[in-house]
Formats: sequence, structure tokens, C-alpha cells
Amino acid sequence: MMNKKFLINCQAVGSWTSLFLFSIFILLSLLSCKKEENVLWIGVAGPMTGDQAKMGIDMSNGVTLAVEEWNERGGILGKKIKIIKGDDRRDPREAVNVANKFVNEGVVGVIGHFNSSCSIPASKIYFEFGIPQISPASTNPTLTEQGFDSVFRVCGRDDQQGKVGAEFILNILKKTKIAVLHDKTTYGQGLADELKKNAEALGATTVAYEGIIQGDNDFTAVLTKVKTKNPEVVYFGGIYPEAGLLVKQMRHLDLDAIFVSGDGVIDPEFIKIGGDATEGTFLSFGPSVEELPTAKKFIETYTERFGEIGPYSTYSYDATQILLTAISLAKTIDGKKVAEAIHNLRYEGALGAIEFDEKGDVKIAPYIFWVVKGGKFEPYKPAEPEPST
Ligand code: ABU
Repeated sequence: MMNKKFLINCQAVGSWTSLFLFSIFILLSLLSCKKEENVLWIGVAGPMTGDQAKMGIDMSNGVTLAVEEWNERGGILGKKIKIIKGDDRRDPREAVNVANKFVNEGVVGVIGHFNSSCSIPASKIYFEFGIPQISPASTNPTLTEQGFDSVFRVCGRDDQQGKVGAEFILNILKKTKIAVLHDKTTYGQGLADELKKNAEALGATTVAYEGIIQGDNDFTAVLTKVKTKNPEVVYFGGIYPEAGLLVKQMRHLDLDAIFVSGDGVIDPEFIKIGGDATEGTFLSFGPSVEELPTAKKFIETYTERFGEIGPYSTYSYDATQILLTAISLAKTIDGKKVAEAIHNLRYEGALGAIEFDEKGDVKIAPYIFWVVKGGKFEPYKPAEPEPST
């Protein structure tokens, strides 16, 4: 049996070891502290890992390019700009952790998040601490309906996107029997509900309304049920990993309804996952960046630096330019003054002129439909009607 003195000595050694390790930890924390002199930190937040990592990386690339351009011109307010990445893994709880981390690091603004389900809870923290937030991609209306005057987005909203989707199905595709699916997220279900509401108002019938679970990979049970309702269109509110699998499994089940979805699906990953089954699918998103004269320089520099432009790369680039321009105009990093400068700004970006309304939404958010053709996305141009003779 160990004697008492030996035990006490062991406890003392243990305490000294803990104290030593704790001191090392504090020292390392101080050394890695982001609060460097002559540096302004901006946060970029999104899913940097996991099944939506492509979106986080696209965002991060857009932010990096804008920051590099500012730094080449000498930085801002006499300081270099650096980026801190926050990986929310598309999880709302992680998004809150990222927001708290950004607060502790002293970021002067945040570009993010990607998912509305992350942007919304994180926005409460950014607003509380006076940190301007610009989401490049979160389209759920709630984000800018909270009365937070330092929250912005450079994309459109799902009340607009759902309406455009319903008009497309009814007026262009001329279909009225719709199965509405969603991924039960703030974005996915919100968009699906907007589509359903607007389509029904135009005379459509919702023959099925079902939720699926993000991250699942077998949707045959729900699709088998949907097939019995003979929909002409399957509309999905959700993101590309599930969309690719859904459309693939629809075709395996000979469910030949037209697949229509929104901006969360428009990424080459959708075509990679869904393969040939994605041919002829329709997705709503902004106009083609390639066709925007304002995006010429951005396309050249981004492609040279990072390769293919992702759907939200350009939005992230412009969002960063807006944040940095506002800091420069406000001549301060005071979040309230920077937010005010963003509200007063008319920014001529790669996406064209961007101005915000009092809520923090862009004044103009054009949506068009894209179609998958020959394994690529292209803007959909309905065939001209034959001239009557
Ligand atoms: N808007 C597409 C996906 C991101 C989101 O709003 O959740």
C-alpha cells in the first residue's frame, strides 16, 4: 500500500506539473494572439470542412483576393489586413462558437456565414458586439428582418427567389402539379415554403410536401412515396450534396418529373454527385458572372489565383470590397460608423452596382434560371415562339 507522504508528494508534483503546463498554454496563447499592432483582422465564416466545404473555400478565396488587392495598395488606415477563417461546419452551434471566437480575436468585420441557419444565430453576437456582418450567400429573409443595422447581405432573399421559382414553373414550364421537398433547414424549408405559397397562388397544386435529413444519402423511401402522387415537377429547397443524390435516385425510380431548385444547388459538385441525372434540371441563381462586363478583371485575377470561380466567390469578393471600402470611408473601425458607411455606399463591384436598403438587403437582386446542359450550367433561355404566318 502507498504511504500517505508518498501520495502527498505525488499530488504536489502533479500540481506543479499542471501549473507549468498551464503557464506554457498561456504563453503560447499570448504568442499566437491575433491582436497584432498594425493589423486589421476580418473574419470569414462558413463551412470550411465537411460536405459543404466547397462553399466555404469559394468564400474564403473571394475574401482573400479582395484583401490581397487592398494590401498591395498599402492596406487600410495604415494597417495590413489579415483574415481569420471560422469553420462553422454548417452547424448553427458551431456558427455561434465561431462568432464568439471572432469577438475575442477583435475582428473589425465578418464576411459570412454561408448557411442562413448559421448566419442568423451568429448575427445576434456580431450585432451585440458592434461588428458589421455581410453574408455573401444567406438568403433566408429573417437575417435582415431582425432590426440589426450592422447586418447585410449581397445576395437576394428567398421570398424573391421562391416567387421567381413559382413563376418559372407555372409560366415557363407550364406545370401545375408540384412535389415540394426540403432539407428541414432555415434556408431549405424557408425557400420550399415560399415556392409552395407562390405556386399555389398562381394555381398550382402541391401533391406532396416532405422533409429530408441533411447528411442522409438514401432518399428512396420518400421518393417512392412522392412518385405515387405523379408530380410534374419536384421542387427541392436545400443544398447540392442532397440535391445530387435526390435527382439521381429519382431517375433510378423512374420518377421523371422535372427537378427544380434554388441557389444552394448551383455548384459543379451537384453535377458530379448527380451525374447524367442532373441533365435538364433547373436552378435559380443570379445572372452569369461571365456575362457581366463589371466582372472582367475579377474573373481574370480570380481564375489565375484559384481556378474555377464558385457560385459565391464573386459575392464574397464584393462583400469584402464593400466592408473595406466602408472602413476606408469611415476612417475608423468603429462598427457603428462602418455600418453607417455601408448603408450610404453605392459600390460598383464585380457584380455591378450594389446599394443596400434600410434592412441591409441589396436594392436589386436579379434571379434567373439556369439549366444543366451537356454536364454544365448555362443560363436558361426559353425558346422563342415560332412567328405566326
Ligand atoms: N442561399 C443558399 C444557401 C445558403 C443559405 O441561405 O442557407
